[in-house]
Amino acid sequence: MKRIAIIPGDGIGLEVTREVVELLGQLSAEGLPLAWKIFGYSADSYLREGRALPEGGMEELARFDAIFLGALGDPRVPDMAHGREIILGARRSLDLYVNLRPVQLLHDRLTPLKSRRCEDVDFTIVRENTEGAYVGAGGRFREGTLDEVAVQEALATRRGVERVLRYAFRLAGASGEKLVMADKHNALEFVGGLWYRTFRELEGEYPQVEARHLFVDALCHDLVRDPSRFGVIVTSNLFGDLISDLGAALAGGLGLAPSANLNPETKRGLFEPVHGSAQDIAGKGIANPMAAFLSAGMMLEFLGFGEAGRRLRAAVTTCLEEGSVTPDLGGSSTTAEVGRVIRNAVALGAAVVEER
Ligand code: GGG
Repeated sequence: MKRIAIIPGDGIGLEVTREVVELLGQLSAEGLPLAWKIFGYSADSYLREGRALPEGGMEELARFDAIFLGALGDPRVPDMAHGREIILGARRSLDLYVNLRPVQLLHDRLTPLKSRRCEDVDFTIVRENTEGAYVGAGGRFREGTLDEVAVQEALATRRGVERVLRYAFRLAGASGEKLVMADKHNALEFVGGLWYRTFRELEGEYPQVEARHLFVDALCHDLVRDPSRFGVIVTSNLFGDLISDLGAALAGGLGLAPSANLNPETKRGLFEPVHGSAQDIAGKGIANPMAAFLSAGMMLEFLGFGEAGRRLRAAVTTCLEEGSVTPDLGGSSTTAEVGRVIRNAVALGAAVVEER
């Protein structure tokens, strides 16, 4: 039995996660050995209880085989204290140092790029997930005055950079994809320099991988000009965050962008759509649940249910082909309708597999 901790979170996180939980119920009824527990950690619980997680909360989450997160973010918590404690806290305390963000165009009509097709937009971003600009190092002085000073430092360690680069080299090697490492060492010489030197030192150990370096600004340019040139991209925490929104736009938007936070050694994983809580549409029943389903697909594969994960991805594609889509993709379907179409397609996929 594989046990999943589920944190729906805030805003549309609640709505898209509801659809995923229904799917887990369906798969479990089909015989997949899955069990799950829903945790109400959110802005509501934070405001009610004064803390994001109870005593021992992270340790409890760590005992599950996987964690699924909807989205965290609420205007009543403007500094995102609860979101940082849960998302960044899990990444750090479970040492989920790989943030895997596949960018795959599932239907030609969804890309804003002229004359590009599905086969042109299919790459994976490996974002370093525990260091960089997101470690919370810095401070402010004379806050609220004209003399305010703010410092935000980026931190990189040889160990942290090397392990994520090695992961990306292995991923590219296993999938036969080309690897690009992106940094900005011409301007950010200390952290960028560590990334660049480590990359150059490691590349000789992976002769089967065609690897090259790009400055991150050039990468953004080239990704839009010709995404078909990219297979695996590895970069730091902040750059990975930015590039993955660019990648999401190339593949149809944030409603279609999944992610996995992984530690490949300890086999821990947290899965979440890249999008946030989208308070502007929360409660309207129109959020796109596809990114959440695709993230759940990554989770199923991670848990060893590769067939179910592939069926789920195929079901999202079927749903796109049928045109059952929410307003962000130009349709008028509701979250629940899209969820139903995808679950039906997953069930049909199961029947096909059984017939084979
Ligand atoms: N699923 C990713 C997530 O929730 N990230 C936090 C985030 O970006 N929150 C901003 C927001 O919800 O507005």
